[in-house]
Amino acid sequence: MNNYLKIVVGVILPALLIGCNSQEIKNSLPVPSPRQLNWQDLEYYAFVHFSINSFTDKEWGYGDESPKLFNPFELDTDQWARTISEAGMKGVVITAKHHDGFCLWPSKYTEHSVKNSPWKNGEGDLLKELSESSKKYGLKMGVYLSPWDRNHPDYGTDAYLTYYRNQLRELLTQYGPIFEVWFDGANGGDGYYGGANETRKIDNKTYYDWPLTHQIVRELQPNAVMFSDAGPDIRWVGNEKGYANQTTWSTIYKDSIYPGMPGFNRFAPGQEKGTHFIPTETDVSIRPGWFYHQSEDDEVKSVEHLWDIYCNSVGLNSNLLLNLPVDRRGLVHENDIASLQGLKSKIERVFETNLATMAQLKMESSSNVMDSSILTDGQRESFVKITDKDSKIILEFDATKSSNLFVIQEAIQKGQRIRSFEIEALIDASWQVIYQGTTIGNKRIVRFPTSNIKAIALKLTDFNDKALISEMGLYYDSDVN
Ligand code: FUL
Repeated sequence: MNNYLKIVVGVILPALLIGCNSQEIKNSLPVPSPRQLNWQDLEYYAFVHFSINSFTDKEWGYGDESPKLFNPFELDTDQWARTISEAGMKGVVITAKHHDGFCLWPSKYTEHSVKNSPWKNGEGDLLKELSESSKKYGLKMGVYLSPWDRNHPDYGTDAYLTYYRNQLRELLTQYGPIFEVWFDGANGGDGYYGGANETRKIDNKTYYDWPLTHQIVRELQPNAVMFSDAGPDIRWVGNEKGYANQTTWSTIYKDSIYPGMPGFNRFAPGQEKGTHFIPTETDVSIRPGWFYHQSEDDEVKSVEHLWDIYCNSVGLNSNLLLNLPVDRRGLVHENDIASLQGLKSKIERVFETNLATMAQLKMESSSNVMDSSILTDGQRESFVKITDKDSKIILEFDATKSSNLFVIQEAIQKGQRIRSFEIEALIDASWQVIYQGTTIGNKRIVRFPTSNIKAIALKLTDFNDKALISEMGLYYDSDVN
């Protein structure tokens, strides 16, 4: 948008201004860092839970499992990466070490790893294989390194923290770029602990001295985002079902929360006036368990269920981290692949045609119109700025459009601002409120009954300072009657 057009639009449509790298938006709000914005763009990527538990049929190993149990006879990380990329996912986060302490890479700091397993006669390095496959298929790779370690004799002491950080350094220096580091909140309890077989409780708030660990990640992988219940870059959505809160603020009072704190899920909606921008990530497994269990082969989530999850995570200001429990062969199971491909086709089908590109854009208060490209160009930096509450951005069509799904995006690089909105549609010559919602954030997907729409309006009923809308989309999901 050039300056001339900016001024013209400002004059003819007083409440609707067009922004483009606009300096005029004063910002006292918390805003995302470039690494958070890059992460937010990924939207949908895979978790892989694969370890000793895949062979013992457990979800949480005790820590005394023999490495000899780890024997994936057909392991093929190319198959994982191909599956993930063909599913339309942008990356993969692997459980390098789960709570049982077994390491999928030959860490030089422990014997409890693939180097003492029969897999490749102890010569294998799963992290290396996955990093090569990820590169080959254009995926980003992230690592899960469980802070809780039920195998390690020193767990609970300072010596363990040195061990943990040494392992983190290995993961961050030996396998190329890492896009995400996942710090789990489940911490402390009973375990093997080198043969002690006892319960070890730690103080979640103080034991791990997280700021020191975070520095290591910043130093070795400055572009990586760090996940934990409390950030520092992205936070837990508060449940493992795949559903973000209807109200989801990306802001939170960071200093009032810490990983593993009891009752954490009360922070799921975030806090509007929070001091830090720490968006949510929605983690959920494609099966009931995180690890593979043959008994769950017929319990893979259906395409409809996954689509509902997608709309309630990516479409509720979150990113979707969908877990694939790799099986004992060392492959993503056929049933999981079928659901993943079904979801991919569904997403492609629904979002193939953005009807909003065929609309003219106007404000309720004015008869002047312009084309809608500013809201359909996929660019964060071109956005519409609303200054007056209850203003409506209207998309008007020449002829009615059959539709049932609406997408809205805020220009979140300037902070999350919208508290509430309504969607109104012109159906059979009368305006009807078809949806009322609260937050929008990076992306809000709204589904509504199929209607023949002559025009659709986004009414910004409440926001902090100004509302900045960067994208709007109207779609038709032909699977809905
Ligand atoms: C939880 C863990 O305890 C589960 O085993 C799983 O790894 C999940 C993603 O996080 O806190």
